[in-house]
Amino acid sequence: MDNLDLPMDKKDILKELDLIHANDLKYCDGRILGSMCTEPHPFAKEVYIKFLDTNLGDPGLFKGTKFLENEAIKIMGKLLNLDDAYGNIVTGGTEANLMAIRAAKNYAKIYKGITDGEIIMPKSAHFSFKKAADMMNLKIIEAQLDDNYKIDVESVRNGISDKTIAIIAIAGTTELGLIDPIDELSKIAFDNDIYFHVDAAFGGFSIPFLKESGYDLPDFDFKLDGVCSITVDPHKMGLAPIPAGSIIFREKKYLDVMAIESPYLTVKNQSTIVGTRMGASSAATYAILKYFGKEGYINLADKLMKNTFYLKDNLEKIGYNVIVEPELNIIAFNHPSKSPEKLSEELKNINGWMVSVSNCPKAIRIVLMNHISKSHLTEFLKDLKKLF
Ligand code: 0PR
Repeated sequence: MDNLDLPMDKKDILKELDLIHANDLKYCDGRILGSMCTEPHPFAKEVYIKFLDTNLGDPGLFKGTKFLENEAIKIMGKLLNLDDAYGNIVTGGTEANLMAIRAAKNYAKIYKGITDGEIIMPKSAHFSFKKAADMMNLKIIEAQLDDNYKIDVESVRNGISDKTIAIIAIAGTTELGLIDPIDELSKIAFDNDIYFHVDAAFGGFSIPFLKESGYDLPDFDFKLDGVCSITVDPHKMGLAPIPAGSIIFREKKYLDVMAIESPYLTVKNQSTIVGTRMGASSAATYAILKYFGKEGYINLADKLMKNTFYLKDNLEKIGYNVIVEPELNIIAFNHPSKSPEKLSEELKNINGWMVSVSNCPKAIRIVLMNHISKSHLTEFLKDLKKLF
């Protein structure tokens, strides 16, 4: 298997690949219960393959695909209340967050002379910000959470110093799907002239649609003056194939402060972290945005919230404790006496359920993505009843 001696026949290779691929779980089996990724829409997959060989690292060669990237960013910008958006389709939330922090760091260095910066972020922030701080030599000031697991505004205020280069808040936390008090933080950041980044990798593709269909959710986007950039991932709730994240900036100056000269390319500088990068993700994201439209995403977000509340109500009927009232399509719950690790193991053994265990608070965490149907949930609840 692991040698290159003989060229193999395509048929034999495919047979081998099928055997190996059979070890992977499939979204359609409904067993993947802790993933923010899901089965991409078939149309988005079709488009992705069409654009496989395009490289946005050298956009002058692929002007059509570069246009699609800009259009996709503008469409998502509008969705987030920004008329003229700048940014990139990147590999995912991690790369988008790295770009936001890099923009904040360079901006603070150029315009404020800060060279040993600090970032203030909640305990609930995704670990990608720790990677950013590590790579860019920044100090993390961890803001506390309040009793409802949202960032404590006072703790952010107390963390501000003359070295603060960015404040980070989350719209759809990784573990509980909660939305931080972004309007209050936006004011604080604006008044103190500090870069403010909102990580809506998960929530960015559902909050605007849920608000539009009448759910009572807070403002979180460019409508708030202090928000400088937003991460939103097409490969999570957007139904685009992996890899597809996006970083959206309020102003072009944030891309400009990251520009590195690229003398021998068709463009003279690059602001992205990677060089050679997939154009297929931009084309697939553009295609699924256009194909689904507002109506498609409203229906999707609403259906997933209904599934979330179906699961919540039935968990409580059996006797499980739901940790917080869900704001988005994530539920965290506990058995009154069994540890989440033990319950997770039992769920795997009884019927192959792959849940995840959250860290803060410790709980079983379910992300109700599009591949989990009502009948999967009914089956899951039956097993949970047996294990109670
Ligand atoms: N920001 C937030 C709020 C996130 O939840 C995540 C990922 C990221 C940024 C980073 O995004 P990328 O993973 O695209 O770089 N949250 C999940 C996590 O890391 C992603 C995930 C997806 C986990 C599928 C498991 C899984 O099977 O926990």
